[in-house]
Amino acid sequence: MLYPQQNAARLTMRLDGVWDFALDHGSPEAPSLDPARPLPGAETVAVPASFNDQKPDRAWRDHYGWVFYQRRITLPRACAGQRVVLRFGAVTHQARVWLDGEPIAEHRGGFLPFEVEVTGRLAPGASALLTVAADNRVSHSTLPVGNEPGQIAFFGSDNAGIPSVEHAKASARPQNRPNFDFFNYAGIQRPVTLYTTPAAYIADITLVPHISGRVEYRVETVGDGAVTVGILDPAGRPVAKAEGAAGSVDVPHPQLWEPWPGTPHLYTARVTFGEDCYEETFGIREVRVEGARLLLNGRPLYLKGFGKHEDSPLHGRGLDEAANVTDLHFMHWFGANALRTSHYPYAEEFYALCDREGILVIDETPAVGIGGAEGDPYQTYPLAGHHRQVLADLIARDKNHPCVILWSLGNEPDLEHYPQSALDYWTPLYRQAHAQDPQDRPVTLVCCQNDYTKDITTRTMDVVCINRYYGWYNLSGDLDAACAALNEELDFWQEVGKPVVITEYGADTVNGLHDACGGMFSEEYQAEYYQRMGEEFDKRSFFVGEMPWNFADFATIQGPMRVGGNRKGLLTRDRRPKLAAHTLRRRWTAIPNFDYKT
Ligand code: GCB
Repeated sequence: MLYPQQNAARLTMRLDGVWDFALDHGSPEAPSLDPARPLPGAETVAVPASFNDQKPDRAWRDHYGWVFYQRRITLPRACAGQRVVLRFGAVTHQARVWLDGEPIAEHRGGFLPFEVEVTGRLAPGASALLTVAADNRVSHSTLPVGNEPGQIAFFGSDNAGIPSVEHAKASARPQNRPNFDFFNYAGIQRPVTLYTTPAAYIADITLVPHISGRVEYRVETVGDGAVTVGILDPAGRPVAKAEGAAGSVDVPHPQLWEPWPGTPHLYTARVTFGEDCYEETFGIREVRVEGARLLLNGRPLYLKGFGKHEDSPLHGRGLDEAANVTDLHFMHWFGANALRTSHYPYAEEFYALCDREGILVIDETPAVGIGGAEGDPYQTYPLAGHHRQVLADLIARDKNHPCVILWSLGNEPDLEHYPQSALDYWTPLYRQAHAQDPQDRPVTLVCCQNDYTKDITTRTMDVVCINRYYGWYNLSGDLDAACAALNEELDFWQEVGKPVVITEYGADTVNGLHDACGGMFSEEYQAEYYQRMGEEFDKRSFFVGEMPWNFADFATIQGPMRVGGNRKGLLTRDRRPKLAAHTLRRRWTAIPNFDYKT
């Protein structure tokens, strides 16, 4: 799916700004507000951003169900004769869209774009009332996963069995009980764009570059016309060209895309089709797994980076370009080269930045929290169809980004209690990712700390990604024991013979809390923890990456395990380094991208 682009043939109009807003108090199944009329008692809300933190009011923060957004839009007369499309970067988690009260689009899933053609519905020179409803409910049938009424939320404490507690739970107000550890931010969280294309247009571009310099391409078009493809080198000079909707071009002396502090050289494919044109940037690089090594451009790669969140003050999970730019500059400061889009696809704008800044990305679906309820989650809940859809849409959206080197099918599902059922669920997704990705990148599934001997799924992935909290959630405060346990487990993975990345490990740390004995929650504990873990990782040649949890402190649901959110950040939520940030910085600036473990 192409990102909206302003160029000689296309006009893009961002509809971001301040919109009208109302919480819906009807039933979640039947919202009560009328999309054809101005919202009664409308308040103001900024778009794009999560709505939750934009008003100091629990009704906004803890709302359950639908919210409505509204504004008038006008199509300039200059757009006459053009095809017109309305596009949403992401509306979380379900969306309905009306134009002058007429339903024009519905979408399920809160982290991927959707669009609808409005040519003819919105006349050039005319204006219309645009209404968007967003539903923030999560359940065992959504991705990400939420608990049902009566069940507890992630990290909640339920004191099960005490009659008074049970009765209060049964009559509690309807609310979201996420089965994941991040605040359930919602609303119109990414840009809304009205864009034009000529009537005959370029619908999609697929690029498969090889380090030999050969670039295979395919252009999907609608209408009549002829396709040309010109390749521009990183300096913007034309270096190759071809004609036809599919084929290949050869780039002479290719400058390869390499992660920071190497140079992430970016080429451009300039595609024309009749009146239409589109410029897609790409990098020439190859990624593959060979034995227990992860290779980039044929060289053994070591990943240094973070699990992250889209999370910033005031914006919540909404696109915050300043936060994104700052975060990538901080990645360089750390000497990091990689991140995981835990636990959902991030905004498209972020991947473009990673391409440019040379940050490698493990691109994750929103499948977080599968399991945790009674029974086999794979047999009990209708998740597979939606999961297949979001995986397909994720690959379609991100397939051309050089920064994306690994697809993550999901985070920490139950793989232990129903091992065969889990394998039967994840294997088709693994195959789908390979079949659908034109670049055929490696595929992984990030596994939870569990009895790894019972998990028969993780070992089938191309890269083994493990989240481990030795020294925090278990063996708490005892780093000697934590290192011993980690080593015992690593012996197991060594036998499996695949590359292993630790995609989460960490310790909650209250900035400013110091302790001469380095007790838990102190800055000293976090610093020592990373020092000790790093020493263990260095002993294992198959260990090809370390990704502390988390880049920065982030908002979560309330619970007895969280003090104003998750404090495992190396940075505070307002991006101030904790003591351990300096420890990691020293370590990572001394570790090269390539050949660290050979
Ligand atoms: C995990 C989850 C992550 C949590 C983290 C924690 O395993 O993948 O979403 O935030 O642990 O801090 O507990």
